[in-house]
Amino acid sequence: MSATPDRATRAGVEHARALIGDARQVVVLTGAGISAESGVPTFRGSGGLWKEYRAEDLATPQAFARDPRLVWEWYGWRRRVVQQCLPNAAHVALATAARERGGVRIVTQNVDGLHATAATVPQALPLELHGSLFRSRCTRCGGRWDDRGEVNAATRDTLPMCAACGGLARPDIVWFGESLDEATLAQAMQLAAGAAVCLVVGTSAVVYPAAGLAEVTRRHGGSVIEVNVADTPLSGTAAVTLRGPAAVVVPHLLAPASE
Ligand code: BV8
Ligand code: ZN
Repeated sequence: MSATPDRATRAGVEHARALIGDARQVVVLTGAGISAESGVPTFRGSGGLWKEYRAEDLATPQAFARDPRLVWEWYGWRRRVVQQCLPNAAHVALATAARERGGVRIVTQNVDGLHATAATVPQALPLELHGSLFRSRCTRCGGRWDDRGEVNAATRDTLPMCAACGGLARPDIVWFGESLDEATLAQAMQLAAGAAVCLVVGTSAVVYPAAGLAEVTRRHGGSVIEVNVADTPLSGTAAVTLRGPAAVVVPHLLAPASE
């Protein structure tokens, strides 16, 4: 979408703004695409994370058991990349909407922490379905701790360790084949079921159970609004699909009526 939306998109934006304006509860589901304009590589897009690395090679418990050094080297690299990135206008617009109008909750698949960085009030803090790059947990005692440190993946002995029991640490991230945190998932499902609008931003909508949240809103009589630069499996059933970069489209969607 150019800075000045074309007619079709303008109609789409107006329709979406009306749906959001009338909604008491709005759940926002985001994926890597919302952070693309902040410089965070997406998974499947061009230059995507998975292009160089196969998901099953790095983001699975089997991969970590096989070669924890390689997996930590990858997460250390992602941590460094993300630490150079700032929330963009889409993160900020969502955080502002969550602060200024009640009933807007953010649910993200992203582990980059940019929604949390943009949040200025507790209700703008996202539900992080898949964990965070900046938290680690112990593979022995299960302890968790905030961890923004540099990862030294030179050898297995230099990898992050648990200060409490000396056990090997792992990123506190949900890997493929691992279940999501039950309480977090239950809360996300509840938000999706109670929302009149599910605003889906920048996700390829192929990873479950996250991708199923939009369907939960639709099944409960709500509307799905999709913002993406390309088609996804959700495009066909969304009430409104807006093709454009998140940092341009989302602020338009959430701008106060006067603007
Ligand atoms: C589980 C953390 C119980 C890791 C991640 C049902 C059907 C089929 C398969 C399954 C199923 N249920 C379970 C599965 C298996 C699996 C799954 O879904 N596999 C997929 C691949 C088919 N799910 C699981 O394993 C889940 N666990 O179900 O446990 C269980 C256990 C065993 C067996 C059965 C059940 C755990 C899933 C979580 C895995 N962890 N992340 C890490 O980050 O390192 S998932 C990871 O990939 C992300 O978090 C995210 O969820 C997903 C990537 O998707 P996106 O974020 O959408 O990114 P992507 O690059 O793909 O797309 C970007 C989009 O943005 C594109 O559409 C692009 O067009 C758009 N875009 C780009 N730029 C912009 C933009 N849009 C707007 N503006 C822009 N500027
Ligand atoms: Zn421990």
